[in-house]
Order: sequence, then structure tokens, then C-alpha cells
Amino acid sequence: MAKKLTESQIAAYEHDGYICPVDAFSTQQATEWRSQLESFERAEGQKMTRGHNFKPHLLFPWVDEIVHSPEVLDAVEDLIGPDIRLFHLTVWPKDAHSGAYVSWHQDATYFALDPICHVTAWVALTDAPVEAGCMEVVPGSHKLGQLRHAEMQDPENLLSRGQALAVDVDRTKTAFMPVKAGQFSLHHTHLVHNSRPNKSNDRRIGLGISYIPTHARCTAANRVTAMLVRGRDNYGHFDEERRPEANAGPEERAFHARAVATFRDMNASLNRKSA
Ligand SMILES: O=C(O)CCC(=O)C(=O)O
Repeated sequence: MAKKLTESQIAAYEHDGYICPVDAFSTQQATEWRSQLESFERAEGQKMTRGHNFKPHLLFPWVDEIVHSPEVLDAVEDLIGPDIRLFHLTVWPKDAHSGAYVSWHQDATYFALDPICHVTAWVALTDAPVEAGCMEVVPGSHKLGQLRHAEMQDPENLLSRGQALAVDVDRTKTAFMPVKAGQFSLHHTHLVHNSRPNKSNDRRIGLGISYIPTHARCTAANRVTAMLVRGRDNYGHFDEERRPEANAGPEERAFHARAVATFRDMNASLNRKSA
């Protein structure tokens, strides 16, 4: 029996490759998390955007709370089973009236996971309506398997590698995934999606949390870290991650820096392989 999602939501995920929206946290709670993120940005003099937006669950107890929350994990368990690791996490900020966007892509492109059964929970720290550049998807495209991508250099593209779909997919029928602060959406790793610039008067911020079942492994040569967030791991495909105790303390920063570097090395090795 499912823990959070309804039978029709699970059927929609299988058919369309996404579910949106799912209620999880109060607006007040999401706003409190947003202000924690923004006070860190102010203190550092650096926004958590491209180049600085990976794996904050290793830095902040408040992100650790989100990634372990039953509100999110119960839904993820309904899709991928009870033994779950957090493989990656990206903060996706778009300032009001900025040109930042995300090109059409599939998440699986640089993850090298086998089997390919990863799901992303996009947790909204602010409202993300269509006007603010919420995600836009091609329903059913998760059934197309892995498609070819090219890399493009555009500083406005929030994707770390600037990856963009290099084959034609019918984009005449897309669907938007608007969410309110405190809600989340779920999408399949092969779902073709993008997001447009934020034309609203407020910043748009979400956490893209990539969850995998513990039996999945990363096929790249480099061993990477991933956090066991629920259940058991009888496989040992990943190095365990340290849970943060203080807000960006010295130990948190050191572990975070190593884990991000390891992840980037893995990513770059995929580049070399395909070059
Ligand atoms: O936040 C966005 O606009 C894009 C997010 C995304 O591509 C993802 O979570 O996979």
C-alpha cells in the first residue's frame, strides 16, 4: 500500500513521467528555509547559483531536515521502494526578472546510474508559478530512454554543463509544473524538461533532490558519495555522507568540498569517456 501518493498519482507518474503538485510543508516553513538560505548568501557574499549550488544537504541541518522528511520520502518510497539514497542535490535559484533559464534536458545525462531509476523531488522554497519560470515538461518523454545531448556555453543557463537536448522531440504539447512554496513535484530522470526565465517580481528558489534506490550504482570509474536517507543498503555502491550538525561549520565545509569535488570528477570523467 502506498504511503503518500494516490494510485492515480502513481499511475500518472508511470504514464506521464511526473507528478505535480504534492503538498508537503507550510508556506511559513518554506519561507523560514528561504531566509536561512538567503542569510547564508548575504554572509558569504555569494549567491547559491551555478558553480555554488551543489549538495547543500552536507552544509546545513535545515536542508538535512528536508531531505529526510517523511513528507518527501514517503512519496519517493511510493515510486522507488523503501531503501533510498540521496544521490545529488542542486539549488535552483532564479532572480526576479533575470535571464536565468534551464535548457531542455534529461537529468540522467550525466549521472551514469544503473539501473536508471532515479527520481527528482523539486521542493519549492518560494512560489514557482508559470510566470516565474517553473519547470516545463514533455509528458511521456521519459519513455524515450536516454537521448543525445550537446553542451553549450551560455552563462544564463543554470545547468552546470550547459547540456541541451540535441535531438528533436515533439515539444508542441508541453505541460508546466507550477508549485507553491512548501509544495514539491516529482519527475523521472528521463523526462525531457526545461524552464524559462523568471518574469515575476520575486525570486524563485527550489531544491532539486535526486533520490535513488540503494541497489542502483554509479557506473563511472570514480566512486562517489551518496547519503542513505531511509531503509537499508545491502549493496555498498557509495561512500556514506556525513550529516551536518552545525550551519556550515568547518567540518561541514570540509566534507562538502570533498564530496562536491568527487562528484565533479565523476562528471568530468563521463565527459572524457564520450569525447
Ligand atoms: O529549477 C529548474 O528550473 C530546473 C530544475 C531541473 O532541471 C531539475 O530539477 O531537474
